[in-house]
Amino acid sequence: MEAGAVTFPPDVDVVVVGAGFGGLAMLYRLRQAGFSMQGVEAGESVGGTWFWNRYPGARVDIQSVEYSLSISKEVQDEWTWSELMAPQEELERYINFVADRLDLRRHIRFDTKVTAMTWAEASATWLVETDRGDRWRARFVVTAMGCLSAPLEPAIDGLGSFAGASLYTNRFPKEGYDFTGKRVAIIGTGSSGVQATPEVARQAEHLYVFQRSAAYTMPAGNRPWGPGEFEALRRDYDAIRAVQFASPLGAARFGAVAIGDFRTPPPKILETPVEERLARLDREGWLAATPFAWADVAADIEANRAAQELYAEMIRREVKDPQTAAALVPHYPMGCKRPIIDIGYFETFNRDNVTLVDLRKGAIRRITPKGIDTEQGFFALDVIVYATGFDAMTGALNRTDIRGRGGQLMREAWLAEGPRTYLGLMVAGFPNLFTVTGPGSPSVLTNMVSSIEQHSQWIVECLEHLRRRGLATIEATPEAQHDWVAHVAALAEGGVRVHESCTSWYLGANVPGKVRVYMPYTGGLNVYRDRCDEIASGGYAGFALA
Ligand code: N01
Repeated sequence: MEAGAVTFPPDVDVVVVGAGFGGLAMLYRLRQAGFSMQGVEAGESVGGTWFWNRYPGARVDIQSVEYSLSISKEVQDEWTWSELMAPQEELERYINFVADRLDLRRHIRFDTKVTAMTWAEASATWLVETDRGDRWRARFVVTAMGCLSAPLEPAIDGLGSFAGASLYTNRFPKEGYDFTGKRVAIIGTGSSGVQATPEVARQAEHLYVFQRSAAYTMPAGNRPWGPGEFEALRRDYDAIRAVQFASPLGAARFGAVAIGDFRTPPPKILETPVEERLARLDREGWLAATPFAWADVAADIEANRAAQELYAEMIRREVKDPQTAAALVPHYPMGCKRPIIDIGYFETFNRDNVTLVDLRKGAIRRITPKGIDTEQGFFALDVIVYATGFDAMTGALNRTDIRGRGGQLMREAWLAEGPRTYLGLMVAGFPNLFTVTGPGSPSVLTNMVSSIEQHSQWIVECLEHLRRRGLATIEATPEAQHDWVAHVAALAEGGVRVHESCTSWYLGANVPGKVRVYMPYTGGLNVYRDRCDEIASGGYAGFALA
């Protein structure tokens, strides 16, 4: 059917794509505000990230009291977290609890993937089509498809030829997998590979960790609550949320590290004598070898190299075999990629049944039916676990046929210069389509739940504004979008995050052919929230309303 020919009244006010934290927060707020809605979710249940990434060791890196929804007092009061940072199973249970407690499941069509969304000019509606043949007409679409939800299959010859089990961390089997007695390879040492390594090592007959780039990781400091500790925190929830939402990270802590402790600028590493740097390492451990501990490490590449030295020293203290310890030291700037926290990663390399395969000494040639052939020899295997990451931030949107005004595809609009949005919330030429935690917003640099709550609130208030005024459409203007993209780029300019040696997924550098653009907004969630609120209260400056 010709999309432009649709002239009927819409089926629903809003289609919400995705039923992770973002989709659920949206549905709840939309229903409270009296909008009709249809949710769609590719998985068989709610959870998003925590539905798909069920590999052994999967765990959040923000403390659960903050990595949880504040939008419903009932949910907040009734749920009990068992540890500082919840494992995947508990997060999945929590999200299911949220869906049930808020009665959201009935709004969602599960096991259904949105394949196309097409703007119909004549009726000012979106036609949303799915792989199950649904065709909804909606006045608005909200994508809550996740920033790390489009899995990447590595470009390795013979990938499909392996006769053993091939597993992906980001699509791990629901029933789990028993590695007992197996020769296992994990390819990839980002957050997923680092978290899975100690768990798989405990079961496998032998584990080979295939490392292309070493990881900056430090101990998570996770633990179960002490007696009465969680209850005391829960009683103090108002204060916790106030601090959380006022912070740049959308959380008062990253892992066990309290960000507030670093408000007064720490010393500069380049102005600190080497003996004092090492003395700090003795006193403070891993933390002294991170950008948190030094004022100049994130900004100055020389300072960064000095911190890398401290990091290498920490690894030498943990890992007994000197060759393995040396191979575990990263060769790229600290802080350019997402920091990782782990439970027993480096100690794992002291086990007799674990071998680090440093691909810098010889790359993978191909995968064969019996294992992995590399320039440094052949590894016979029963299982290969791919922890090879995602087409981040734009992957889920670009894998869907989203056609805006004039039939323009969003992925084509973003082809030459990378993603272009206004506030990470809307895209010029794509009216009435909101992107929860879209590129150009703080999203992945923050506690995702805080960013999701901020976006869902802003979007619903925007829809209420349109309804009050009897307006049918809202769209980012090309000028406002241009200025925002320039602002986001200027904020990220300089510093190690965009250094030429940095190959992070924030820059799209892990996807062959992807334009190198620093995608998230680096100015902090608190500053960003104020800007969004200011724009809304100023009559939605930079948006065309009609
Ligand atoms: O993915 P990644 P991830 N041959 O892209 C390697 C979040 N997360 O799933 O760096 C060999 O970080 C690749 O090597 P290189 C978090 O935001 C959070 O681990 O490209 N190796 C890299 O080592 C995180 O940042 C949590 O040289 C290949 C790895 O695979 C994000 O998700 C837990 C290869 C991919 O690492 C993504 O993490 C998990 C090849 N052909 C995830 N291709 C927590 O909350 C790729 N690699 C704690």
